[in-house]
Amino acid sequence: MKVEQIDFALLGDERGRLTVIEENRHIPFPIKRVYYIYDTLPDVIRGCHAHRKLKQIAIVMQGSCDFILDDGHEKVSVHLDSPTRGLVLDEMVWHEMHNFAEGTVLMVLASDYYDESDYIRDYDAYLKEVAP
Ligand code: T46
Repeated sequence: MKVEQIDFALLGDERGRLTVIEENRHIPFPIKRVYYIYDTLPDVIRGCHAHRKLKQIAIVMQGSCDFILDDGHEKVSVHLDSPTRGLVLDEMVWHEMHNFAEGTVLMVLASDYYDESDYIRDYDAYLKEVAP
């Protein structure tokens, strides 16, 4: 499956680093929600669902974790460890997050408000919806 990542510019000087993310310039959808995941223990697996309509961009602000992306045909693993790189989580892609390093902060930009009915949390149900 195709993995899409977005690189954000690193604007740094002798005082430190700065990265900017602008809606519609860097992110291909209006950002309606931002959330972040932190204090996750190393052996914890998060995600394990797909979204029916939601599009998201995941950015590790600090630390690292691995995403497993699955389109119902193929699975790929993507290691995220940079605040200048965003991983596109498209609709109807099953995703899981593994191997959180201590201190990891994972920020997610989302195209819509939280809606539990948009989640498919059962893998067999996901396979039936994605490739009936
Ligand atoms: C995703 C991955 C990358 C809310 O009330 N509002 C929210 O906006 C979110 C994101 C979550 N919640 C509640 C729902 C659960 O009771 O927070 C709790 C934890 O959510 P969840 O178990 O879905 O967390 P993850 O880390 O498994 O998944 C999250 C997002 O929910 C999901 O959309 O794509 O991160």
